[in-house]
Amino acid sequence: MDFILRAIVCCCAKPSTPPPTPTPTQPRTPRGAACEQARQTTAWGPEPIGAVFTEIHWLEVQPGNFCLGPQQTLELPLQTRPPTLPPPPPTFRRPWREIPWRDKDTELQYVRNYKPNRHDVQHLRMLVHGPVGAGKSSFINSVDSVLRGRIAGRALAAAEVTTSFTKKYKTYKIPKGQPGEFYPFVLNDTMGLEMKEDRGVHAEDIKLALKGHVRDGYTFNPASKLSSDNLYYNAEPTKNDKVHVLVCVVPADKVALMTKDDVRKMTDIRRAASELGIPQLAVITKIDLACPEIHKDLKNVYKSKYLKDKMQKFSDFAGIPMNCIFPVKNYSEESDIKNDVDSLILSVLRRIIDFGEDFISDMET
Ligand SMILES: Nc1nc2c(ncn2[C@@H]2O[C@H](COP(=O)(O)OP(=O)(O)OP(=O)(O)O)[C@@H](O)[C@H]2O)c(=O)[nH]1
Ligand SMILES: [Mg+2]
Repeated sequence: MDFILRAIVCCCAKPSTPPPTPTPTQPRTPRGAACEQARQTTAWGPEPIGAVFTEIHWLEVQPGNFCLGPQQTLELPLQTRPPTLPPPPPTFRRPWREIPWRDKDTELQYVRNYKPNRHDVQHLRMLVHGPVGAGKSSFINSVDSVLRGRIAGRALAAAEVTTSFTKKYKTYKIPKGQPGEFYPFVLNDTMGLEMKEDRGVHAEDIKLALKGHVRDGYTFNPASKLSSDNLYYNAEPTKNDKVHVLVCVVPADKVALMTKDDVRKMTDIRRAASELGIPQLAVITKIDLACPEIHKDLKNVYKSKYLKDKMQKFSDFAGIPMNCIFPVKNYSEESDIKNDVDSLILSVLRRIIDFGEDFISDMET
């Protein structure tokens, strides 16, 4: 709607200089150096209420302005504010990775059918590590829940996350069908990593666990690594004791704040795993807390620009390629399983199994 703005405009010229003659019909000129200069010499209020055209540039008019210079009254039509572009949408039009949301059963069947190809390996061992409170125990519970078809809570998860809630090295087997029957893979939970040297799990203990030297039930000691004379030290690990896939769990809401220093211990562990040829992937948790679009609908996971950006950032920091990073929402407050949550968990579980199986196949006999 056209209406007239009566505004007092400061011409930012010196008092001795006659004010420029306003020419309302003059075509608009883009903001340039003169405009900048005018901006710098004018005292602006908080919110623009319109815009006026002076001889050389457009100025936003603020309530309760202006400067003390010579004044002049202008009457101008206020269609003058430069058009503001709408903010870009927070989501991509199409997902950048496909998840078979409607085909959970096929993914579930793939996991159910899995058996290690080698007869001398009974189960594939996945070791879960990552910062304190990242959702490591919750991820293990979530896998357990998906495969059992009901919410499971064996790997105790913490409500407060200042120091690691998990203190022990523990192996979780998942029951399958008949009593005494288990899936041919196990998940190892660990104490959380902390930046300070004497806090959180000792990085050397995770390295020992990778080689199968840490026995189940060992209580981590942040001050010192497991010594070879400890009862929990396994001097002669078998193929089943060794770790076959390393899973790094990182919370999406913290990735934005991470520095290279924060991932130093993680990188150290990753390097040790690489030397042993152990495949690695990262699971990004708490995506529902980090991104409102995902909170609204989990199916937005691969449409969220925010999440893709954070995944890319983590990939750069930790040196884990994007195609080895998987976002999940863990079961945290739900009392029943949900298809969307299951689908994402299964998508990563499938990759973990594939990576682990490749490693087992290549292991020396
Ligand atoms: N909303 C939401 N909450 C989560 C998610 N994953 C974990 N949580 C919550 O985060 C808190 C910490 O989770 P844990 O599984 O105990 O984390 P952890 O890595 O095992 O922690 P430590 O053992 O203490 O190192 C718990 O309150 C979980 O319910 C997630 O994907 N979404
Ligand atoms: Mg834990």
